[in-house]
Amino acid sequence: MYDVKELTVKAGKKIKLTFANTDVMPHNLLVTKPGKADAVMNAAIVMGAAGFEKGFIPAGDDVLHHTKLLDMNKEETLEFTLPAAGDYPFVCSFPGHGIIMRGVLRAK
Ligand SMILES: [Cu+2]
Repeated sequence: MYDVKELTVKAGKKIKLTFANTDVMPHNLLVTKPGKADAVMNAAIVMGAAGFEKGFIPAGDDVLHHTKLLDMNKEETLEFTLPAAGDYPFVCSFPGHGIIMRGVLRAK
């Protein structure tokens, strides 16, 4: 699970988001379009074993921003802007994780 599950941010302002993996399993962080977390999760599962090469980042425009699949003790900082107000989910797309490994960026 992510230790932070909800963040309030400003639409149209630059956001710096650091995801640090302190777990022994690989994890990633994908920011999706509002309402698209489950679709992205399912698309990642369909990738199967080939997903490892692509870090379980499915093709398509539902994924707005993402880290790589990060091994233990690795971290990555994303810098991006959410253009409009809304609830933007973030999930780990490693198969099975996103059911509980998810949160939301609330852009106001
Ligand atoms: Cu994960």
